[in-house]
Amino acid sequence: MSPAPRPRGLYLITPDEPVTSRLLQRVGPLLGAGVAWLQYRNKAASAALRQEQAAALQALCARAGVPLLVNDDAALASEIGAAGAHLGEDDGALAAARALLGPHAILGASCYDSLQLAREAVAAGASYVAFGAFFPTTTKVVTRRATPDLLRDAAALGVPRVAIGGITPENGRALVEAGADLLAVIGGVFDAPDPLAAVRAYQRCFQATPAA
Ligand code: TZP
Ligand code: MG
Repeated sequence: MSPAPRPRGLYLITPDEPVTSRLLQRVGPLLGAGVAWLQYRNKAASAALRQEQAAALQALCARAGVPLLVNDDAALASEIGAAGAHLGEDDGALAAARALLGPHAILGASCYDSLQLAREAVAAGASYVAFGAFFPTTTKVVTRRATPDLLRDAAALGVPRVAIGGITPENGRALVEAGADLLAVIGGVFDAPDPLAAVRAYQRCFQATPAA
């Protein structure tokens, strides 16, 4: 069996949307427009709403052929048959999540500003590492800032590198040039006046820089 292709492109993350039908309306039209992966994230939802929304998004993503990852919660990812989970330092052990999800699941780890955390995450079973925040963001209170050099240094880990935090179509290209395989974005798409156009604009970060 040939290995899965290395992911590349926009890693879209959902906003805190309390109404499930509206969440689907906001996300659905974007999936076919250039979303490599979707992450379900809702920091304001109850457990029951998270279950409902994750399951609804899993059905949407399955139809669109887009892998869905669940933020914070490997058990929920497993329960709804998602492609994987994304865990931060407070979300339980990566090794336990790997054991629960199985060897083929996508398992991501927030590594903030730390190459050492990224090394440990890969050793514990993470299949990609995420760094950030790269730029100021209003979506989350962040205390740790990542730099493009971290993306360059993390190449040695041999797993996809995700960049997050305040990424726009304008500042994203430099991160791709520093080695980001995926740009993880919330506000730059969902707060944009035209989210579909924003998705397409992020895709251009991954196209070769035109000759001057
Ligand atoms: N982790 C670090 S920054 C951030 C998260 C979840 C927020 C990303 O959102 P935005 O709106 O793309 O800056
Ligand atoms: Mg988390």
